[in-house]
Amino acid sequence: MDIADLRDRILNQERRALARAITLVESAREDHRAQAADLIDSLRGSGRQALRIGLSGTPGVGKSTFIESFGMMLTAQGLRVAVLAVDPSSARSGGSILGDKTRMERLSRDKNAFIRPSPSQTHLGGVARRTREAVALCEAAGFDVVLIETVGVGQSETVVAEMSDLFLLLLAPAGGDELQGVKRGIMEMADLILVNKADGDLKSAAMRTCADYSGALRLLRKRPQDPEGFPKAMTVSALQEDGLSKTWEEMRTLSEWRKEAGHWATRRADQAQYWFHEELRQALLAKLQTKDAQAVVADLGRKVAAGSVAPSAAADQALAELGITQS
Ligand SMILES: Nc1nc2c(ncn2[C@@H]2O[C@H](COP(=O)(O)OP(=O)(O)OP(=O)(O)O)[C@@H](O)[C@H]2O)c(=O)[nH]1
Ligand SMILES: [Mg+2]
Repeated sequence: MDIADLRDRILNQERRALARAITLVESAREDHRAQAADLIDSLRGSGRQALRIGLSGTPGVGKSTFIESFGMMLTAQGLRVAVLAVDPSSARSGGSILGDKTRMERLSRDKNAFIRPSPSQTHLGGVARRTREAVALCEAAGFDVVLIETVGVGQSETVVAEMSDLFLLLLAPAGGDELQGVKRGIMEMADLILVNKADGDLKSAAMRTCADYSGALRLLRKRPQDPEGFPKAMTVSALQEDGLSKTWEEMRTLSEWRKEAGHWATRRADQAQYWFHEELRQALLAKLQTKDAQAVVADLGRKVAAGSVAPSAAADQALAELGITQS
């Protein structure tokens, strides 16, 4: 594959080139990995920057409906919108691929939109890297907004939040007055909480839920990257396309404030470091999984069990034998 040519065509905003490049970054083949790394590196200086929006929510809350309505609103304003997904369990029943293709029918036909479903990779580390690189590719290809969707099941929110400039949490109206068991850590990541389905019979429940979450957000400790009034909870109806332009307005207010206050650049720099540490951790873990490494570990493990070597000394010795440290 001609990487220089692919790069030029991505910079030229050719969607087929973008699709091919994403296929390349998804590949686990070693020669593909090397080419993907070259490509990503050669695009780093493009100087293009998208607004990266992470979006999380439990199954059925309306993520696909929201992305379609919200995306259509943005493309109608002349913005180019890319949609990516982090799906931690590709074995999830029904799968997001078919579901999203049918649910985002209008957006997938829009020439200013690019939708790429999650690849069928099982471990989150692989999906995270692929999505991060796909975000970089979409950015280089001149997209103004990159939406990164994930279904809310724990770890994947962190992955998405760590590659987004803004993080949205989509919630459904709650029956009664209970908060929906949203984990504190996830609440703390959110810049905007959107209570969806605020229409018809659900409207008053949605407004109550929104008030509950506004209260809960006020109790969280203040984050330096927020101006007055953020994070914020609001109601929307993805189905009736209600509250979407207000949502966009809030997102722009927040991102512009962060840019001016210097938080935007700091956050991206912190994220780059976060991913460096993650990659390093993954690489070391992979090194431990090799057959030779397993043999070394098993052997030292037996010695530790027999009491002939102390655990810490055994760990030092293992690192040395694996060539990670000098013996
Ligand atoms: N009343 C109402 N229904 C909605 C709204 N948004 C989505 N729905 C409905 O909720 C159901 C689930 O919507 P999806 O957009 O597929 O939800 P999702 O979060 O993408 O679901 P998964 O992909 O399974 O995680 C569908 O029947 C939608 O029509 C809304 O604003 N109001
Ligand atoms: Mg969906």
